[in-house]
Amino acid sequence: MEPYARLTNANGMLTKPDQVIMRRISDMASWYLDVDAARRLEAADDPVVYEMLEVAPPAVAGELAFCTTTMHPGMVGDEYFMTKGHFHVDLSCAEIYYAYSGHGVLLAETESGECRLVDMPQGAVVHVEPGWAHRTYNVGREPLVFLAVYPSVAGHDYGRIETHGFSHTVVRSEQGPVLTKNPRYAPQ
Ligand code: PAN
Ligand code: ZN
Repeated sequence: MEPYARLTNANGMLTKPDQVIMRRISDMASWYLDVDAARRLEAADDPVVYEMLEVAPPAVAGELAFCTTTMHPGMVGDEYFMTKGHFHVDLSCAEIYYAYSGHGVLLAETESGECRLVDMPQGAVVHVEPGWAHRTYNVGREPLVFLAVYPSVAGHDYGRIETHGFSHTVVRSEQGPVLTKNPRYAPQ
């Protein structure tokens, strides 16, 4: 029997997604620290930051959805290309990430602003705990590809991140990727 889907070596994408979402700089220019730098990229060629390919069974208790994310390498000022980030609508839902190729970091944060940075080199398995918002950065020079598995009832709440932001973000330093405060963070 053929597998339901296959991660292809060429780009790490699932072969039979139900849904494909592509996010460009223009979809989240105002989410970066240096909005002017993001707008310049948008005006130049509006690069794709990441693509999500999701296999989503019906949203019923016990069912699992999964998704590959392919993040392109790039910077907006000193900040690495990042995903929007979200809380799960159902805060009781956890998630597992598996880093298939490239090098990422995961920023995780609670509603009260407690913040953690988790390294995600190739082969890493990361547990996103229930109730933690999560966002990924590509901190390498190659595409970052990771698989996410989560309850199909989880849901994605982007609105709270758009309104409040994360308390910190991830920027380049001589020591590598480091956390820095987000001056626009509005505590919940
Ligand atoms: C992941 C994310 C994916 C893209 O599959 O949805 O990496 O990030 P955003 O959804 O924040 O744009 C996941 O965490 N699913 O629950
Ligand atoms: Zn998630």
